[in-house]
Formats: sequence, C-alpha cells, structure tokens
Amino acid sequence: MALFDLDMMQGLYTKLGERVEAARKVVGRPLTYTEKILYAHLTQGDATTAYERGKSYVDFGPDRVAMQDATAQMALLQFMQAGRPKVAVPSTVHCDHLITAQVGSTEDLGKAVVENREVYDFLSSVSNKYGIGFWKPGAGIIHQVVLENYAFPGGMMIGTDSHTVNAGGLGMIAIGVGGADACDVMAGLPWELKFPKLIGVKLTGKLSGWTSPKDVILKVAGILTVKGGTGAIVEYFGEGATSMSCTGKGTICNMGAEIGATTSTFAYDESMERYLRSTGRDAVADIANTVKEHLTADAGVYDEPEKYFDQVIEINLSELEPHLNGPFTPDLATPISKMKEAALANGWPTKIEVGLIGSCTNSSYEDIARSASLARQVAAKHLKTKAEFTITPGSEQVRYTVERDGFLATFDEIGGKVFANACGPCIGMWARVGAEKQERNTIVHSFNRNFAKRADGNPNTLAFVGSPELVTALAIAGDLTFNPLTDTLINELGEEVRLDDPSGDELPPRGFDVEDAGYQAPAKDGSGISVAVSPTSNRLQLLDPFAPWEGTDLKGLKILIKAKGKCTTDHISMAGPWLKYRGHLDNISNNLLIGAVNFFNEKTDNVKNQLTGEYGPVPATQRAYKAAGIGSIVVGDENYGEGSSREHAAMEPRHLGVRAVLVKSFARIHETNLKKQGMLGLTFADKSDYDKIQEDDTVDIVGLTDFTPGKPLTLVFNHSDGTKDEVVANHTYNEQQIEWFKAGAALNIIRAQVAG
Ligand code: MIC
Ligand code: SF4
Repeated sequence: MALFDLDMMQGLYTKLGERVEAARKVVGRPLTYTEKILYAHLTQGDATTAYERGKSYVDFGPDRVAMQDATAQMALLQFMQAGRPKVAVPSTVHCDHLITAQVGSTEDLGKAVVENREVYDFLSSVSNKYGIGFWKPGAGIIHQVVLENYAFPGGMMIGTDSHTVNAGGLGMIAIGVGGADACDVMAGLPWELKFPKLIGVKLTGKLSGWTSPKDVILKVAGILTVKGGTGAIVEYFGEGATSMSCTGKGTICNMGAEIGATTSTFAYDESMERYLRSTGRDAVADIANTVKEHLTADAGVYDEPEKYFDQVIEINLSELEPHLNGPFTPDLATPISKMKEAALANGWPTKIEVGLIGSCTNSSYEDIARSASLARQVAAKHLKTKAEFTITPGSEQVRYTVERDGFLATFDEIGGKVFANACGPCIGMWARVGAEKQERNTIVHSFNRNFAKRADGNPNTLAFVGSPELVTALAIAGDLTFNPLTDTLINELGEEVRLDDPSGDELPPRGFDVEDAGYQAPAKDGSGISVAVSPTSNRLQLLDPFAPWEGTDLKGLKILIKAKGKCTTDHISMAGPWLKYRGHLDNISNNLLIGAVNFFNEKTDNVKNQLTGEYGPVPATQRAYKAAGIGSIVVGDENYGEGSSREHAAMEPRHLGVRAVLVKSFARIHETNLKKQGMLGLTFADKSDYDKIQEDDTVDIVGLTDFTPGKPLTLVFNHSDGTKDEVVANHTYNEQQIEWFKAGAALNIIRAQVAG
C-alpha cells in the first residue's frame, strides 16, 4: 500500500482555522477557497500582509512533490547535487512516459522495462536512497495515481509535469513546475510563486446526455484561449460543480494546463468524499470533514463572485454542447453541431482513422463505463466500428477494476486495443503503423494536447480533443461530421440506427480493486545506498554546473532563430523518440528547437549559420557558435514555451550557449525554468519590435551591470547594413532571480550553501 502521510495532512488541518483567520484579517474581506489554501501554505506561518495578485512574489511550503520519469531524471540529478540526505517533504516518482504503445499492454511494457532498464534502475535507487516513493512502470500515469492515492482537499503540491494540476479535482492547489523547483522543495527550501490572479468559473445547471466534464474545459479553453489563464488560478463553483463527479473535476483541472492557468481547483464537496472513500481513504475523508468549513470559500463569495475574482465566467451545463477542440491547438473549440460546417470550410479530412481514449485526463471509472455503454451498442444495433480504437488506462487500479467489471471485454468486441497504463500515444510514444508516410489524416482522442506531431510524429495528423464518450461514438461512426445527438448511422442490415445516450456509474459499485498496484516503498535508512551513473551512458549524464555570468553586458550575440508563430515546449524540445535522452543533457540538446518555424524561410530545423552563411539544423548551428565561443539569442512569438514543464527546453539552450530568449510573451512554467537555469528571459516592451529583427543581425544586451527588478533592459539590433535599432526589453526578475542569473543557475546557489 502506498504511503500516505496522514500526520502531514492532520498537521496542516490543525493549523488551518488559525491560518485562514489570520489571512481573512489581513486581506480584510471574505476569502475564496484558493486564497485560503494559498495563505495556509505560507512558509512564514500566519499571514501578516495581504499580497497583491499578479505582483507579489510569495514563498510557499508545498505538502508534497510528484515527479514523472521523463522529468524526474533531471530533477533528481539536480537534487543529488543539493547534498541533502533525504527529501524534506513526501515525494513520489512515477514511471509512465517512457513506454511505447505498439502491440498491447503486456508486450509493450515488457519491452519498455528492458529498453529503459538503466533509467528505471537509476530512478528506483535514487528514490530508495532519498526516501521517495517509487511507482514502477505499468503502475499508471502520475496524475491518475496521485488522484487515487495522494491528493487531498486543502493540500498544496508541486509536480514536475504541467498536468499536476489534475489534483485540483480533489480540492488541491497542485502546480506544475520544472525539476529545479521540485529540487528546491525536496531540499527543504521555500517555493516561490507570484501570487496568482483569480478566475472564477460559475457552473450552473447540470450535465446530462452526451455532455461531460470534458466539455466544460473544452468550452473554457475556447473562451480563454491557450494563454488566457496565464498567471491565474481558476476556481470552479456553483450547483454544476457540486453535482459532477470528483474525477470529472479532475479532467477539468487537468486541462487547465491548456489555458496556461497556474492551476485550477474546486472546493471540497460530497463527490470528493465519495471518491476518497471509494479509493480506500476513509481516514482522509473523515479528517477532511472535521475542517469542512475551511475547505470552501467564505459565505457570500460564490453569490457575488465579481467582487472577489479578477474575472468571472459563467457556463450553464444544461445548455452546454459536447465539443471537439482542434486541430493543432487545444483552444480551437467547435460544438459538435457545428463540426460538419467547420470541417468542410477548413478542408479537414472527415474520415476518422483512430479514436483513442484514456490518458491522465480521462481515465476514470466513469469515463470508461460511459464509453463502454456505447461500445456495447455496436453489437446490439448491428453496427461495425469504422475507425481503429485504443484505450490507455490511467492506472493499474482503474485497469484492473474495469477489466473485472467487463468493460475491457466490451472494448475488445469492437476491436479496441488496450495499451499499457502509461502516457503512450499522448506523448508521441505511439508506434503508429504508417505514420512515417506523413499522410494527412484525422484522429480523435480524449487526451489534452494536440500540437502538431504530438501523438504519432506525423505533422499531417489532425488531432481533435473530445470527451471519451464522444471519441468512442466518432470511432464507431468513423466520421468527424457525425453528431450523435441528432444523426443516425446505417447498420450492417441497412437500417438507420441511433446511438443511445452514454451512461455509466461514477464509481465502481463493487469498489476498486487491484492485485499489484506497482508501488515500491523507499528504504527507511538510505544512507548506504549508492547511485551509479556510468560515464559512458547515453541515457544518463551527471550535470556540470553552468558558468556564472561574466559581469558585463552581452555583445555581438547571433540570432539562432527567430521563431514564427506557435512555439510550444514540444517545438523547443520534442518528446516521442527524444524522451529517451531526458537524463542526458548533451544528447537531448540535439533536438533543440527542431520543431520551431524559422521566420525567415518558414522552414523547421533550418537556420542560417552566420559564421559560414550556410543553412543547417538548429542544434548543429548552435554547436558551431558554441565552439567559436560566440553567444546567441532566440527570438519568439506569443506564449513561447506553452505546454510542458520540461526544463530541458530551458537547459538545452543554456547548455549550448544561448544567452537570452526574447519573446512577445512567455508561458509561466517555461519562463521560470529559464530563470532557474540562469538564462535571460526577456519580453518586447513593444511587441512590434519583433518585426525589426533581421536574419543577419547581431544583438547587444545593455544594462546587465545594473540588472534591477522592474527596470527594463536595452537591446541593440545591429543590422548587416550598418544601421541599428534600439529597443526596450522587459523582464520579471526579482532580486533573488537576478542572483540566480549572476550565479549561472539557481542550483549553483544551493550548491555553494551546501559547500559553505
Ligand atoms: C506533456 O503532457 O507534455 C508531458 C510530457 O507530460 C509534459 C512533461 C514532459 O515533457 O516530460 C508536461 O506536461 O509537463
Ligand atoms: Fe502523460 Fe499525456 Fe498526461 Fe502528459 S498529458 S502526463 S504525456 S498522459
């Protein structure tokens, strides 16, 4: 059984009333639920000042840390340098990202265990040594396992994965971070966050028929776009919130990452209590019930939300339609009734090749049960499933239970293939037959992201995100323009049939069950355990400290790339085949920005080497600058670094000698990752200055000797014809972050403290 630290939770709850009261006093008004949890986690104890949302930097003390294998390697390589004997807060590692989905769960898992042995052994022994809970490959996807075992109302957690926010479904403030942040918290240091703004989403009405929690977030994504949540926590409330399942809330919070939100959450309610009890956590529910009044907003807040939130959105669930979002971006929201029109207008291929359900976003018992209710109709109504269909369960506990209850057998009858309990097709670990032909085609899935190449590496795969029940219906129909609410299908007997509304239990009537959940507890005393990293390994590499700042302005930087349009972390540091190098900084650096579009020639991975005038791949060009001892700069567009928490997207350019990243705007996690790694992350004060940058420019960054919070820097673009443009670049570095820059990286400071 996994170790859940009830004492830690009890400790927090014991102080909760007092902390909330102190916060209420300094803030001087009733508090939202989010504010209560934030103020209850100040490292200083009781609040003494009211923080300014979107401005004040605040030190928090999270209760837990969660890491997945693709990011844990770098997080733990850094932690090993911090010189601590044990992690300071309960922490876990989950092996989920490195398993390829190809044949089926057993074979694929077996293969992954062999291929990734070195990495799994490393993670398992580091975990064992430092007191970290270890979830073996096959145990499930981090966010599902956390929801089932560790999430608790009122808690605060950070995790090295952007979808850590999933735990908001159980009333947590759970935030995705880079490995360096996790390293700090595990080392017992405070975790700093700019006090977020608050967005309130009021849910009225009730879900019914085809509409599901997924449609709430697909709709919200359409309203707020991929950057609308930046710097904000989204709090959901209203009768529509309390009437939906806890796991449905998890789905909504999960995809808060897709609107750039810091996190999302729901106040504690009966759906959460039911879920806690059903997953064997009566003790957690019982203790939570004793502090219930603190685990929701103060009276009146939800009645007049405009007074307490920076922005309020209202959605009537009774009128909400199922949505499909995509392709290529999760905020392009189309209600199913408009899909036919949209597909025709945009020329999207309407034949659906594959429907994929599951993932960390939509793997609940309810999701699977409702999808199975549709699959059952295939035989009953003499239909034939037109598209391929796959299922990736979120955890072994869910998989075992839905198998026991006959749902997997039902999927088998419609030709469904069950992949391992892992990320698989969601993160490009899908060995999809024929993907290399790069044919234009359409897939539908219940995951969260649909950036180009994300699922199968094919840039011409159009992926649409929908609820598992809609994905199942569309896979049966094989047609993107099929609207199950109004349309009929022709069955094998030539008859017109309609699919009945999906239905299914929220929680297993016979309870959850599992034989081996896949958990390995750490050693009580890990001091004798040694962790070996082979110097010749191509999977793991010990880290060398980054060099400190030289103390001068930076002159003569070359433009490595001026990226055009969307540049997510998938564009900066691709996943899929590159996941295997996540523990080896030099090897993974060979994927630096290979997905970004070069503004000057509209090509990917093709930039001008300003030393030779030749065009070549981005990583090789940057290595040439590095070899010549010349710094460079990366220029980007809006919401640069959107998506993943992977700090590789910041460490790779740092490792290869890029000195600054200058963009129109940043995604939060990526901006922090850059700062942590000692890189300069700057934004154009005037966004149209982006247009002034020419391919052959060299760039000077002026003002670093007086690098001060709130004071912009000056950038000089020296054009090849001898003219120049001088522009203003803003930054959000505070005193401490400027120290990180000067030291070369935040870790260099911890290291110096340990040594000193
Ligand atoms: C993702 O969904 O993009 C990932 C893969 O889970 C990432 C983490 C990673 O890149 O390892 C995330 O969301 O942070
Ligand atoms: Fe894994 Fe996909 Fe979830 Fe990321 S979003 S944790 S890749 S299943």
